[in-house]
Parts: sequence; C-alpha cells; structure tokens
Amino acid sequence: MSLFKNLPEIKYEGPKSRNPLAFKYYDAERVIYGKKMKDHLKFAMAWWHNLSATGQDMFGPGTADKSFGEEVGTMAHARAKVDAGFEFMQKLGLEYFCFHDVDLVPEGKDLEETHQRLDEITDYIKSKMAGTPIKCLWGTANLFGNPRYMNGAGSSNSIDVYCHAAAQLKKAIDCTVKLGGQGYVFWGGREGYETLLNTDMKFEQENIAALMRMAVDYGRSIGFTGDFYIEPKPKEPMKHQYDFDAATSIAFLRQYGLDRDFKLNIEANHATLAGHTFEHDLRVAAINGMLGSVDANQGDDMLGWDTDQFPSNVYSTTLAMLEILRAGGLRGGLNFDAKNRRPSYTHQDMFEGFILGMDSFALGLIKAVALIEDGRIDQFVKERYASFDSELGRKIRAGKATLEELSKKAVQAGNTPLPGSGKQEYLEGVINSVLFGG
Ligand code: XLS
Ligand code: CA
Ligand code: CA
Repeated sequence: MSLFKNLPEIKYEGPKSRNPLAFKYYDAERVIYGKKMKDHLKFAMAWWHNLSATGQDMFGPGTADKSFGEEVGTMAHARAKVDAGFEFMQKLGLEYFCFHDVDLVPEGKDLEETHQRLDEITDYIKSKMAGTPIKCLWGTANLFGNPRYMNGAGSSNSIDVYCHAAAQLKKAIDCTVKLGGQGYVFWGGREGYETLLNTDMKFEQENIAALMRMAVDYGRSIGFTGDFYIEPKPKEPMKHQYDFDAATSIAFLRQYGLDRDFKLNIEANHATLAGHTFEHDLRVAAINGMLGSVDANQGDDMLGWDTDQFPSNVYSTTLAMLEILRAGGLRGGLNFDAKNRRPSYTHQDMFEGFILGMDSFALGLIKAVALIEDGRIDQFVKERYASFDSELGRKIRAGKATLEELSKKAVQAGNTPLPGSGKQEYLEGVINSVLFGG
C-alpha cells in the first residue's frame, strides 16, 4: 500500500526542468572524478524530522500529518513510519537513514518494554532493507528529551540517570550494529550546564568521557567497526554545551584518549551557531583527521537558534563540498538533519525539501569541482606562502630552526617588507565568476 500515493519516483530532468518533482542537478549516476555523484553525496534521511516531526513549536501544535493512517504513539504507527520511510527513500533514491532509538518506537513503561519494541521494529526494518540498497548511516540514543535528562546524561549529577543513559546507549548501539550502521553519534544536547554555581565541570566531563569509553569498548566487543562521532553544538538546549565546536570536541577527544575511535559529525547549523562558517568547522575537522560525517542543513542568519532548514544556499554548499573534496571525501555521509517550515505541511513538501537539499549539494559539488579546475584559488593560496619555499623556510617547517637564527635574518634584512596582499576581493570575484559566469 502506498503512503505517498500521488507522489512519483523523483528523476533527474536537468537544470531547465520546471517540474517541482524532479532533480535539476542531482544526477545520481553521473561520474565526477571517477566516482558517481551518489557516492560523493551519500544522502541520508533523518527519521526524526522526516517521519516524526509535525512542525509543533512552543506556540502551537503540529501542522503536518505524519500519522500514516495509524494512531500516533502505537507500534502500528511505528511500523507505518517504517513503511513510509522506505517508500520515501526509494522514491527519492536515498540509500541511507539515521535514527534515534525513540524515533523508531514509542518509549514503553520501562526499559524492558522499550527494548522489546526496539527488537521488534529493527527486525521489521531489517526485513525491509533486504534486497534494497538502503543502509543505516548512523544510529544514536536520545539522551536529552526525557525529563530524567534535565541535567544531562553522561554529565548528570545522578548515578541512576547515568546508568539509565548507559542502558539506552547500549541498546542503541545494539540496534545500530543489527542494522549494519556505519557510524554511531553522540550529540550532547544536555551535556553542558546552565550555571557554574551548581556545576563541577571537570567531574562532568570526566564522566562523559568514561561513558564514551564504555560505549567504544562495548561496540568493539560486539563487532562494530564503524566510527563513533561527536556532533558539536555550542548551545540549545543548554546555555553552555561541552561539545561547543569542532576544535573544542577534538581537544576533548584527545584529552581522554578517545581520538582513535571517534571522528566528528559536523552540522552546518551548529557551526554557524558557534559563530563559525560551516566550512570553518569542516576544515578544522579535516586538518585534524577527524572529518567523519555531515549533518546537512542550514540556519537563518537573522535567528539565533537551530532552525534545521533544508540547504538552499549554493555559495555555502560549494564551499562545503570544496572542503569535503579536499579532505578526500567522507567515510560517513550527508544526513539531512532538516525539516520543512511549519507552513510547508504537505507530503509533497517533504519531497520538495529533499529535492531542494539534494540539488543544492549536487550543485555545490559541481561548482566545487569547477573551482578546483579553474585553479585560481589554489594557485593564489600556494603563492601566498611561497616565501617559505627557501632553505630557512624548510628548516622552520621541519621544526629545526632557532629563534636566534630567525632573529639574525630579520636584523640583517633591515626593513621587513609587507607580507603581500590577501586579495580577498579578487578571490570573491573568482567565486562569483565560477558560480554565475555561465
Ligand atoms: C540537534 C541535533 C540532533 C543530533 C542527533 O540539534 O542536531 O538532532 O543530530 O541527536
Ligand atoms: Ca540541528
Ligand atoms: Ca544534527
């Protein structure tokens, strides 16, 4: 039975197409640098936004009907969401999905009942995956929604809450492994604090690290070979979150010896909330060997919160894809942690959201390749550091120079010349010419 009856399979029709239900740029089979577009862009559907969220906000209830013909909050509804999800992914040619434990099933009266429900639904999901190219990109546990997590999960002051989180985490890893998940995400929604007056920051961070260490040990013990990820975010819901941005999260992972098993899942809207660009956090992750996966969305410059919009800004997707290509691609993928705006409440809007996001990243990929082929930006950056291309420069780069010899060179040189123009305006013009020059 079709749950999206009037919605077709979405095909590539090219940039001139005016069909709202067709891809204009995303051509899954097109080969770029020896790899199909769909393998550069391993798009994933987020179970929570796409199949669960109805547009509810603090001023009013949801506007979108995601009941899929069943009573919300029942196991029949959980199964209907699986049916809807698979039909949706197949119609859009999506090959990956991501989930939280509580996106899959309604929580039971206790952990035992919830675990039984998860066993049942993951059996069902597995049966739907068979014979399709659909795979699990990553799983996670929702350790922030239930009131027991008001003070965090790994950072909670209560050992009972900490153990409950461990039980949820263990089961979410089981489900991820059962579904062949390639990654496991920690997003520390409430792993932070509201006021230092009641907080032992060091104690909390050590406890989070201990929980992550236990998760790695358990995951490896049951055969999980994928990456664990931290997903940085500076704030919301907590005022201060410990995984503020890529740099902070990398320092944390190294501090606690978790950097061999963890990488980062960089979300565009979280980077911008931290006061960075999306490409900044991608670069920080990449140069530290920590770029794992991406949550593809965008925020709104005029709003200070996590709006999780479908990406439409091609300037941003181009610069993001440039970082990803330079990093040699992603072992993870591009998960649309994105939701329709509240007034876009129809099933067709769900399709159009994904078409927008997939086309924006496909165009970003095409334009990033064009920037690389154009060569002017790479050439400029190379020349900008050319003064280090000397014997002394090589000594500095090799860590073999001394302050005394640098000082001697400077004194001998007399008047130190200026370092050369940064030519930002020229470079921005190059980007415009590649993006819009036809
Ligand atoms: C919330 C986060 C969350 C994670 C998974 O802001 O983006 O959805 O991706 O827990
Ligand atoms: Ca978000
Ligand atoms: Ca996210």
